[in-house]
Amino acid sequence: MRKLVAAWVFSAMALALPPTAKAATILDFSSALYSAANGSGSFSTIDQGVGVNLQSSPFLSTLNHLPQGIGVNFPFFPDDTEVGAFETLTVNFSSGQFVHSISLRLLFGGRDEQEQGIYSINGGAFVPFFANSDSGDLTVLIDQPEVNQIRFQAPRLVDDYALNSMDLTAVPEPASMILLGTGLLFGARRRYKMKRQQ
Ligand SMILES: [Ca+2]
Ligand SMILES: [Ca+2]
Repeated sequence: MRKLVAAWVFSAMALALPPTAKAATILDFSSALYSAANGSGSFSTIDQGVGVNLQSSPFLSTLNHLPQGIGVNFPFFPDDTEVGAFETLTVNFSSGQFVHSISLRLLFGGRDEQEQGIYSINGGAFVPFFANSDSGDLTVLIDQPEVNQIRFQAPRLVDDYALNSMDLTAVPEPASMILLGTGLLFGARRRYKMKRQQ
């Protein structure tokens, strides 16, 4: 009977673990955590257990921390502080993430023009997105697992925007997965030994 209870507790624990690991995570690039990226070409941090690296290109361009999120500044092509023409903002993850959606700001869909952007996941083909309101806010649905990299560009001179946030299911670092696994095994072995000694 005690064996049965132990087995039940163990399987209940195993069942309870995945939802905890799969809680929705919002990476907010407008938050103070990312303000240190300002003025650098590359910036790395750990955000809620997710290893995030931001990069600007071309060479000599820098990341810009705006109230609305992250943009790119290229001093030799004075447009503005957002992701504009000839510029690329790259987001790298240290382990593949399940990305649900991406939120952009300052992408206006006014009367005269409709701003656009393009993104590429894991080096794949660029996909366009279009402003749909005067607010400048746009959320793009992604729903893709194993995302290691997303690149953002602006296809035309009139297009520019800031990367505001990403909604994802955080995939823990491989190292912590291994630790978690050995921890469970170690615990099970100890329980087995204790039982034998009783
Ligand atoms: Ca710019
Ligand atoms: Ca704009």
